[in-house]
Amino acid sequence: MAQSPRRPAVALILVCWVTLIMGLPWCAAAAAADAKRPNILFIIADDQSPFDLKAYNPSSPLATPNIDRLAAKGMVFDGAYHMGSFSGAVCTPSRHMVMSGRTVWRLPIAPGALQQGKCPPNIEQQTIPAVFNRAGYATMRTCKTGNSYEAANKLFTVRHDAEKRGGDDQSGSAWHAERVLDYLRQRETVKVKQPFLIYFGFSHPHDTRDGKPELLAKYGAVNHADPKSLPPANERQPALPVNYLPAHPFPHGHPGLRDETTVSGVWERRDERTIRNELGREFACSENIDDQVGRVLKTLEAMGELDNTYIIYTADHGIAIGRHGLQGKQNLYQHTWRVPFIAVGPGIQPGSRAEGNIYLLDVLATLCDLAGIQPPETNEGISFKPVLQGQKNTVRDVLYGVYNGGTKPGMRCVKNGDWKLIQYDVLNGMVRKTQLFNLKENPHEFIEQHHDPKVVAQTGCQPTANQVNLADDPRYADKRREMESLLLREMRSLEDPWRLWNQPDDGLTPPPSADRKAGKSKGGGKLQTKAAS
Ligand SMILES: [Ca+2]
Repeated sequence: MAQSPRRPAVALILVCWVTLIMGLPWCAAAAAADAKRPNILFIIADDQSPFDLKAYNPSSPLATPNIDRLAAKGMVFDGAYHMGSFSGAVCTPSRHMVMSGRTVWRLPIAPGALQQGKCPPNIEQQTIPAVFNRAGYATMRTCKTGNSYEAANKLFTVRHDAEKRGGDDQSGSAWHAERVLDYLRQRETVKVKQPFLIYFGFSHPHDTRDGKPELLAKYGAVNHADPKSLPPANERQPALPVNYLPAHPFPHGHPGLRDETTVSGVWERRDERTIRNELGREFACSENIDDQVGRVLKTLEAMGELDNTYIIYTADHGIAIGRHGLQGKQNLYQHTWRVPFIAVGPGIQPGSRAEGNIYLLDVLATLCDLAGIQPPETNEGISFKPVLQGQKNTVRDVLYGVYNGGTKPGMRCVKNGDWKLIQYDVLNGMVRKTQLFNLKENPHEFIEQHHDPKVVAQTGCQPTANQVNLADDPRYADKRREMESLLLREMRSLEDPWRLWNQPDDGLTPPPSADRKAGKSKGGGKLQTKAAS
């Protein structure tokens, strides 16, 4: 009797010692408890609009059979957003939010945040890899390297990052899949019992969109690299997006922005041939991503791990590629502010759909909730597990977005129910614009220019009379006021350090911008030339 409590302890020490020698970071006690803990496979694409995918746009010609299967087996979120960016490199804050569960102005890299105590120091110790390592998960990551969150990324126990945007398996998306497959095979060989958290990221379809030759051919596209000529027209190319415009009607406030001026294959062009070719390239890269996702899912199934794995498919933000006459990710229209978000796993109703109203910064809280882990105190996200379990349709009503990587104060938006307000206060007051949309009636955010017969002839889409910007329509003056006051409320509550022309200044002294602090550029021109987010 006296020996019985000792024996398991001795055994445990022995097993821990053996596992330590074998290089495995956890021990038998945790392994026993891990029997029911779910695995997590978090898949994130780089620059992908939800409207590229059939799950969001059934008429899209992009073939993604594996992502479609995920959608059929799980839940599709119609209201998944990233909170925005204070830098032309939109990827960077987005990826910080995913990892840390912090709101945009309280990120460690937000202008003035650390100095003003809006973000505690060493927050990387409260990010996904750190939290899941401490909880006894085996954490693994593969993704791109640049414009991310290095301090958190390096905490994954196993990490294989590289920028893979080439048109073959060694230099493209297959490389990332191979790293995951290697890892899974190794787990099987050494019979690891710990649950895994795999962060499976891609470097594509972010430009340069050099697709695999057979997929480029399928979408009628070429890797066009000559700025002096147009790419060939090809009827297999995707049609122009319904909200395509040959130009955005006013400067959006970021002169010289890389994504709007220098992306190879597009440059400043918005003509039909250029945009359709570039969409073909985007789709070639996205179909390849789908293939790679399929390979990993097949392996998980063969290993018998699929039923106990939560799978999330998303992107760090959307992208325009011709929509509204824009090319990049530095705007707040739905095609860019929203992200694709599909979740599959135990307890999630197959073929379900929810509004969700989630931010990417809710991922940390949700993964913790699904795994039975206490989220860190620094987390600001809301777990949407109740949405995944069908108990709720949404976790918040009001959503806020920012882009001010160019001139300040920049753009802001707010959404509540069907209504969305976007305001632009850029170029030293030269551009002060307001857009008000009812997204139920005008989901593609058509503006006056979409009604131009020449544009209609190109897109084949004739918006209805009320599908316009409603900001100056006297019938919606009250709604506009209501949304403007909601925006101010959100800006105050999220500690946005700027105010727009029509808001009280609240006694704020705006921080020096991150761009200026870096000594790269004052108006946001030069930095963004480098800021391939
Ligand atoms: Ca990105």
